[in-house]
Amino acid sequence: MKNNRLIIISYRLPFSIKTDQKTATVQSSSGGLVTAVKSLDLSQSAHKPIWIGCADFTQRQWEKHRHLVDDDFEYVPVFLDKATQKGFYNGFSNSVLWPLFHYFPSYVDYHDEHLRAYQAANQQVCETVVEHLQPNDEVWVHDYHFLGLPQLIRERVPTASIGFFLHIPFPSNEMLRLLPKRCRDYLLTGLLGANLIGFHTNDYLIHFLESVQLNLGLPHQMAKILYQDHCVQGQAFPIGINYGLYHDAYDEPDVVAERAELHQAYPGKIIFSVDRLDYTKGVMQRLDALEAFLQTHSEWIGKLVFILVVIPSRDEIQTYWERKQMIEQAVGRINGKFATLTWMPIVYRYASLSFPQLMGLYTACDVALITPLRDGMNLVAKEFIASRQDQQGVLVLSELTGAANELGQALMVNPLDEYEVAERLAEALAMPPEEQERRIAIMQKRISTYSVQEWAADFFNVLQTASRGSHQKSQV
Ligand code: GDG
Repeated sequence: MKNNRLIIISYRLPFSIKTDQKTATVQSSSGGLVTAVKSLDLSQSAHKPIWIGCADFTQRQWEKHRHLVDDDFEYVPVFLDKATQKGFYNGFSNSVLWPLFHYFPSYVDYHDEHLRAYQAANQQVCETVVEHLQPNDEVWVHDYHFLGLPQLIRERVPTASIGFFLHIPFPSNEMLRLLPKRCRDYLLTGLLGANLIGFHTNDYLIHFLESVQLNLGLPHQMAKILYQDHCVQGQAFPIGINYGLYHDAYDEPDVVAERAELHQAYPGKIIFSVDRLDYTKGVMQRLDALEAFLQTHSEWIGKLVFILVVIPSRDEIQTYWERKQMIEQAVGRINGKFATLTWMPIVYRYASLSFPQLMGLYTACDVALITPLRDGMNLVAKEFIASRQDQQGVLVLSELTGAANELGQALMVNPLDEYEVAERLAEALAMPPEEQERRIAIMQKRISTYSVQEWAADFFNVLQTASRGSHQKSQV
């Protein structure tokens, strides 16, 4: 990784440019992938890495204001036309792949023209990659927006070293087979253009290998598949976080100030959650569980607060803004049902948080209630654990997250079972400090030894070996 140049491809660049008549501002974007790539330690790298992604600003804005953007990477925005962008992103990526890969088949809204837009966008991004690609570069394609891209690059540059990482679950073939055959074949063969395909967990890897076998008739040996004339390797790489960043923030003055303000405003127990607005995150079910908890544990009425932060996301898609309305109605209803004249159970905020605000909440809360219905990994759970220098606080975690594999000392729940969540919540609120410390210490030890830097280094080491041996068929 140190000597070879890195080319990263993701849907989003880590910033967007906003202009009004007088000023231009660069806003950084949040989200799991951006957090991860931004945390990579590239200080030793001999060449500046390139980051290719789709622009959510115009070419004119870019030419005028690119000097405002950091120079950690050479950023290369791809400008898609409006129709392609809509069909590719809102259409196929977020109304087919996202719901299907998270086991929400009834939310899938499949249209052939959206698949065509997805293929066109993958093709256009491929052209940009090929324009920049030099011998010895390592290409790292990220996530479900670009499942077709590895094979498109492979066709143009057969010797390229291409890694792919999927940030969301890879589902059972029972989900994939709901797609038209031409569509799933495109997706699977698209991926097989890579030398290395990474997943968060072994379960996702197994699902992928099974799908390749069942749909394309290609067997694997030890997760290696022979495709055309190269060998493709699959492997699980559970993504980590920048542990030091979250652990060391505890004593930063603005984090201390945020924490003090929260403790002053809410002297009782604090339960906290933060998620992007997304049906996969299980916010509605979490609210049902809180209601069940307040009903069955009325001794807590007036003595705690649930701070529910929802980060705006994809709200131009119907299922997303409908979800926002449902959440707001449920918050209003539960507050109306349990509030006293001087107290309300839920504090709701629909907005992004600054880093100190997020850290203030992580470090002030007594319980982090993280209950997605499906989640590839879930970085919030790991960040919460890392942030607790005081080794206090309890993680209540959905067993349907990738993170559940590594965070076994959390109180594990099935997010659909509101009574179980309510009981675990009661257990969390009553947990003695020594037990909280014991559990957090074990989880901190685990996640500090496999941070995002180790994750990336691991991926690149395997990619380099896989690419070198890729054309030796005897490997399979
Ligand atoms: C995808 C997969 C997988 C969020 N809001 C704010 C903010 N964030 C940061 C969090 C965390 C990240 O965004 C969210 O990561 P998650 O992993 O929880 O979720 P997704 O965005 O769905 O990420 C997921 C991940 O990719 C990585 O592979 O774990 O399963 O779905 O880092 O801290 N940060 C700040 N303000 C916010 O308002 N500062």
